[in-house]
Amino acid sequence: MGLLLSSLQQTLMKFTGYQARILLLGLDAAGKTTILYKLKLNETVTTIPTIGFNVETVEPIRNVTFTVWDVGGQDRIRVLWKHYYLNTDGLIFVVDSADPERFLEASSELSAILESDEMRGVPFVVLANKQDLPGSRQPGELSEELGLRKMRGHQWHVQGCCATTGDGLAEGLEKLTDLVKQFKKGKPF
Ligand SMILES: Nc1nc2c(ncn2[C@@H]2O[C@H](COP(=O)(O)OP(=O)(O)O)[C@@H](O)[C@H]2O)c(=O)[nH]1
Ligand SMILES: [Mg+2]
Repeated sequence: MGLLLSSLQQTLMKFTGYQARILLLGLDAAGKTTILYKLKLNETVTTIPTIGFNVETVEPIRNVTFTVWDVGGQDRIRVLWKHYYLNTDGLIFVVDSADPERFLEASSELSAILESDEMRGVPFVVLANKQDLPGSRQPGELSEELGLRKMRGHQWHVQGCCATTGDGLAEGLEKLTDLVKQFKKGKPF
């Protein structure tokens, strides 16, 4: 409880009156489930088991949903992801900043997601997670390693964080909120 929860809560409240579908994606072990449990407040996390991949969702405030699954792995399940891409307003992509051996994989997964038609123009925040671990890359370095500047057609931001303590999560979410609001303003109905 205390400060962390309330700052996250306050940030989430900025979505009040909005409808937003946020995807929270990343390679396995990046820290997504840990983040989801920090976000959930009093809501329960629903796990929808599907063939080949598990999807977790929370709706911490009315009409604002966070949907999570692990990206990477088998090609045969990727076609199923597109169903979840539809009507997405924002993407949070979580990276383990202390695992440079998987930066290339993380980068190619992120660019594949962004290149999908259903994700056209959707803004994203990269969470440079596990900043507490020795050797972790700082947000600026990570954005270079992932080649974020080459991923055109999307507004983006990189935020350092530590999902286990919650440090940086409110800031990342705050930035996403701003980008999502801008994106929705420019969107035809
Ligand atoms: N040191 C450290 N460990 C973390 C952090 N975030 C997540 N972890 C750990 O990383 C592992 C994978 O986290 P999880 O949330 O299950 O990743 P997911 O596969 O992306 O859902 C778990 O053991 C977490 O406790 C972090 O910021 N720092
Ligand atoms: Mg998980």
